[in-house]
Amino acid sequence: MHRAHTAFSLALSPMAHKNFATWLLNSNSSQKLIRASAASAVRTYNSAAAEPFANGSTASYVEEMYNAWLRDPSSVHTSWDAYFRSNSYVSPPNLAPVQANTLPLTAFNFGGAVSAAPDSKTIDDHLAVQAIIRSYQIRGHNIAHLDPLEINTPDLPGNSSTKSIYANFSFGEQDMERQFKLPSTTFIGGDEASLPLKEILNRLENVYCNKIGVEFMFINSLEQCNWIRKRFETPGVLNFSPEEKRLILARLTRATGFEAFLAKKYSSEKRFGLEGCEIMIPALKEIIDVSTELGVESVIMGMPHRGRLNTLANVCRKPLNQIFTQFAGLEAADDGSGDVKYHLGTYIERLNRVTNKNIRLAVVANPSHLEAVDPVVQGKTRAEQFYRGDQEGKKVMSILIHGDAAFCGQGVVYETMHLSDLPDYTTHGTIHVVANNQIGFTTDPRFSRSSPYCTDVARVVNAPIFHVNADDPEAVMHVCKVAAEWRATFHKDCVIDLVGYRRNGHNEIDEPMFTQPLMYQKIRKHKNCLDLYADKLIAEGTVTGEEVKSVAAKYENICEEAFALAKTETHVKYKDWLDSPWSGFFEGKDPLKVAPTGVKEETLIHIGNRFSSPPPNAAEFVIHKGLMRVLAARKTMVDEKIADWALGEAMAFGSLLKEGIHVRLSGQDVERGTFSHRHHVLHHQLVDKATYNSLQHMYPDQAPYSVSNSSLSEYAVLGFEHGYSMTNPNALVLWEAQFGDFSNTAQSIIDQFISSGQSKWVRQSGLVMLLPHGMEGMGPEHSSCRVERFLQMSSDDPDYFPPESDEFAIRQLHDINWIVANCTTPANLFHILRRQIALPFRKPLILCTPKSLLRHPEAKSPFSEMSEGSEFLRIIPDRGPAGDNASNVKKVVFCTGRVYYDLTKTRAEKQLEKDIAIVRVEQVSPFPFDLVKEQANLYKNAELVWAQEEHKNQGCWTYVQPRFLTALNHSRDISQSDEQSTFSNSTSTTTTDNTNHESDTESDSNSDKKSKPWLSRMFASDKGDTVTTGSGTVTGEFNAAKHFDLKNVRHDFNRPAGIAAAPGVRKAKTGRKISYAGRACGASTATGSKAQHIRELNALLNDAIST
Ligand SMILES: Cc1ncc(C[n+]2csc(CCOP(=O)(O)OP(=O)(O)O)c2C)c(N)n1
Ligand SMILES: [Mg+2]
Repeated sequence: MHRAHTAFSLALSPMAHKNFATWLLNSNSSQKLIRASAASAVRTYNSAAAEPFANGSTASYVEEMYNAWLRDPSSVHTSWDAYFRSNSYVSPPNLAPVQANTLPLTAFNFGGAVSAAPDSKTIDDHLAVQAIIRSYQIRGHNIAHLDPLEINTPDLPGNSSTKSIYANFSFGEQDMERQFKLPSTTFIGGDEASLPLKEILNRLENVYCNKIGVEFMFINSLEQCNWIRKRFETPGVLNFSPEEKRLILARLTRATGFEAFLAKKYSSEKRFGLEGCEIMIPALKEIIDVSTELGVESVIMGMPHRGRLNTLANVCRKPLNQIFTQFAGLEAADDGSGDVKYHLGTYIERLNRVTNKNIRLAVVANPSHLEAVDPVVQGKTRAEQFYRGDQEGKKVMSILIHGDAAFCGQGVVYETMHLSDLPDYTTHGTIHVVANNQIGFTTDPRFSRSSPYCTDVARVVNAPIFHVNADDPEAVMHVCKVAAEWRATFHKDCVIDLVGYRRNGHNEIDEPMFTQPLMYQKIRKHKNCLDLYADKLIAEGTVTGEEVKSVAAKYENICEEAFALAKTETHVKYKDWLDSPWSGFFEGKDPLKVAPTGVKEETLIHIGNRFSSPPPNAAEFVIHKGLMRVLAARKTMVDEKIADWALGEAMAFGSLLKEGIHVRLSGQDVERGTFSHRHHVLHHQLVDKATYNSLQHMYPDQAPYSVSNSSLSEYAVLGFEHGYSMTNPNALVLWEAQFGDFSNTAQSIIDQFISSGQSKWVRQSGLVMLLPHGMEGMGPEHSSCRVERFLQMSSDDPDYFPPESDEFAIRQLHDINWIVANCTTPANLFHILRRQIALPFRKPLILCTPKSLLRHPEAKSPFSEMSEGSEFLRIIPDRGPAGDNASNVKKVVFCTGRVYYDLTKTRAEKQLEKDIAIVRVEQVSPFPFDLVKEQANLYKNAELVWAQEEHKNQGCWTYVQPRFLTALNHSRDISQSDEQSTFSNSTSTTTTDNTNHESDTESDSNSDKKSKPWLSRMFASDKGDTVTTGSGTVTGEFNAAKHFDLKNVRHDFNRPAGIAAAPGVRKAKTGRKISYAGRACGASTATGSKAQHIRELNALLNDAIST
């Protein structure tokens, strides 16, 4: 129940005759009520209800005065002092709710002579003044002058004028000079305890209705509300020294000058300029200055397109020539497909000149997908805090910059906000800055949101919101200072809403008059912020006109010099734009050597014993009986030296922790595990919040293990873990979906970051996605993790059989964008998880995980398969009679995942163990061409079948089919105009296609073709060109960034010159084929009815297991 409501109900109860406040403090029952509601009340308690005066109740107001008088008689007005001394005071009869701020003065007796007790008018007038103060605090922002264009006002009722704030109080002119005692909820008096009404109104007007609109009275903490009131109400807070003003002017000059310079030099290039909101640059700098002063050493920023280049240039101080080089459309000196200039990240360490402290600034690279970077930034920030032992976020902080339309429109903002206060996800306060230009592309706010402000989403986490007119630099700086102090004090989020405008179209080539004619007529006439501020400072004598000009000229010179330097560059380097460098990680490593993943048997036994034991103080720690059985079963397995799924996973985690590798597992209900198999956190059955996590206590000097149930979000949490994984390569970071298909709500993290991050931004990540997958008759959902979608984004070429060598597997891993696997044994799970760290580079791992196999009696592995000398098996060959006598085998069924166990069962039932071999493809991507070929050769006379339980248009079939053909037929006609698969959606600079493998053999002088080798290849035969065929060997090299340079990798393009074939037609010249056994194509991931599911499964098993 809402706290205010509780109070009201109590008032009507038999207790109501009691003094409510005293009752609340003294009564046993109320103490119980407070305690009982403590947990929930933390989040529902409302400051408005917390303040005695909040509901306008005379009773509680008088009571507050009385209590204050009891403490210190001089703290109240003399009239109150006299009144209480007269013993006339009796407790109020009840707390009947009165509508806030609407008490008519006429409801009380006017004009009674002042005697020992104040007359009711005095009380009423004081109440009214309090109500007015409160009204300003709550609603002042509604009528503040926030919009530089004066077009938009928040869509709130009664916001037309100041009068609306105190319309219901009938003070006249004659009251204006009357002195009123100021309540404890305001700081407008400074040192003065009372002020004339006129002055009270003036001050409130200035504080709350001028260029700053503070929205904070919804916050649940009285302390926090008071803190904010003090920061804005205290007289003189907006006074800036001449030095401070000059600094603001200089920063604004740079911000404005930068955009002007780009506009001059690259007039036809998109840059998503900041014009109309240039103040964002000094604003960010102020936040960073104040935060640095308060102890922050590292700031991680996430931001969209708008003003990004300006931020890199003037906040991060990225060398201007590097920025300008991005406009030149140069070829990249390193690998990758690149990205447009307003998406790239950066990382800078530099001295903050204002605070004289070293600071690290990172802007995280982000895709077009607005706000997708938010959780990534939070994850990266959290990780940095973790590795620095910065448990309160005093050293590392994040700043998120948003567009107004995106901030309210994108759901991930809300999801990210909800991580802000969770123990394992908090970054201890983020400062959100909204570059609110009052438009989103061509859409006005009234069509893009249903809330009055674009910032309302922040209210859900009780973040104060500071709206400010972007044309008032000093107001903006004050707000930024308060925001930085707020974060440092309370370690909670807050929002700065910079209300400006957008001087140009959405980008510089867009025509805004098509859609916002009146707004743009106004903008055309509107002076820019720099000019307005310069005029102001000149007028007040802080600077001269000459100074203003010379600061601007100086910056233009700096830009010109950098521009000249940029012209001398011949290449861009993507690694200059890396946001998370891993210093030292690649150095001295053989990029083609993977460390062994097997561990000593004694390690397995040690981990197994710990994992199956109750806490050391087991006698006091009451464990659920069911869990005692789980532990006992684990112990039996350890004694027998076998592992089930949970044990295999724990062995992987435990052994990595032993080696100093931090492990973090996050996702919905991961602590227990959705399928109740994991149980990493044991809960004391009698003591609240007493838990035991054995993986945290494996070895005294182990690395930290963290397992955390997340909020019910995929998008934000997956993004968060991705960000976490970017920070340190020596950590195993895993995100588990509740069921695999739920990962599709995080699709843009998967598409835009995980699958393509390395290609676009040279950023590696070893993140593991655990996706429960398997058709078990549970209906269309909860069945498939849609592995086909991940496979479709895998970048290995279906037609390219890489050269066979000892390094085949590692080279494949090196060259691919991510790994997709579906393991069928705990041992293989163990190895593939450990391999994530054993690799000399990092690749994301998409791992289909089982459900029923978690308890399947056959899905167990002996310790010998995890101990030294064992390794991950990309393919598990048939180990039975068929495998032993391969030449007699009639059919080889290739499969992946849990269907293997159904297939073997059916084979046994049909007594076909000698006739049919079943081979498990455990690592689906990169495709094990070499091992498939080997298996096919082993069973020379057998028919080859791919069996899968997913529908034909789903599962792995569409991915494996062409690759099987490549593995089976070494020479084939390639009639498609393929190029090397690329794992970002498209190359994004105008010249990056040149980095592809055939660019160096390009002979056509046509520039379009030159930039697109695939185009040349397609038309080669028409023009009689010959395309150089590849040697089939990899002659690439490792570049400075330790990335294998694909430029020199030759493909096996064996197309005879002059033969043109229709694109998309593939013809196997010779060799064997593979056929399909499984469900037909389907629209949903699985059939809804269990009976139908079983029928279909039986059909496919019969189809696959038949000779
Ligand atoms: C998820 C997503 N949807 C759509 C777009 C296309 N888009 C790019 S900018 C933009 C308008 C953004 O408006 P706002 O957030 O106010 O930022 P502004 O451009 O005004 O700075 C849109 C719709 C996108 N980039 N991302
Ligand atoms: Mg906008």
